[in-house]
Amino acid sequence: MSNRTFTMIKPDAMKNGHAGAILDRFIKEGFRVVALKQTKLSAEKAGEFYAVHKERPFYGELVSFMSSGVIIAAILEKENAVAAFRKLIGATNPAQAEEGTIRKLFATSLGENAVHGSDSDENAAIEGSFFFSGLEQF
Ligand code: FUP
Repeated sequence: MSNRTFTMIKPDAMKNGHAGAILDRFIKEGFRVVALKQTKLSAEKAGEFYAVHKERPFYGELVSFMSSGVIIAAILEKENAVAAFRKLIGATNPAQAEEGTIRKLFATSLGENAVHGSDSDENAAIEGSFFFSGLEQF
């Protein structure tokens, strides 16, 4: 089992001023920062990142939202990182997220849900290398 996951603080959380509180939560929950950057996805890059959802009805909106503003991308490390991180962020739809989870606290809606978290070790590695070279991971 890998001990790394990949996350993005999405444009809604960035615009609403929650980036500091969310990063603080990552650290307080015991995740170590392996790599971190502020960046902005072009529509093309957002489409590539979410290519797995290409046929879904929400794909267009998702790509447009994810390229609408700056994001923070990060690789985080903790034992059993993927599962631990998904527990911390809560359900995709904030209305269904447990109390105290990041999406419950900071997400706007199902489409604008504050943070991304990888869903498998394999995707964590693919997504991390989408944003970071080996030289940017410590
Ligand atoms: P998650 O793994 O929780 O990020 O959720 P998914 O990979 O299923 O979905 C990726 C993103 O697509 C979500 F963060 C928000 C968006 N989405 C919608 O807008 N509508 C949906 O019905 C499902 C997902």
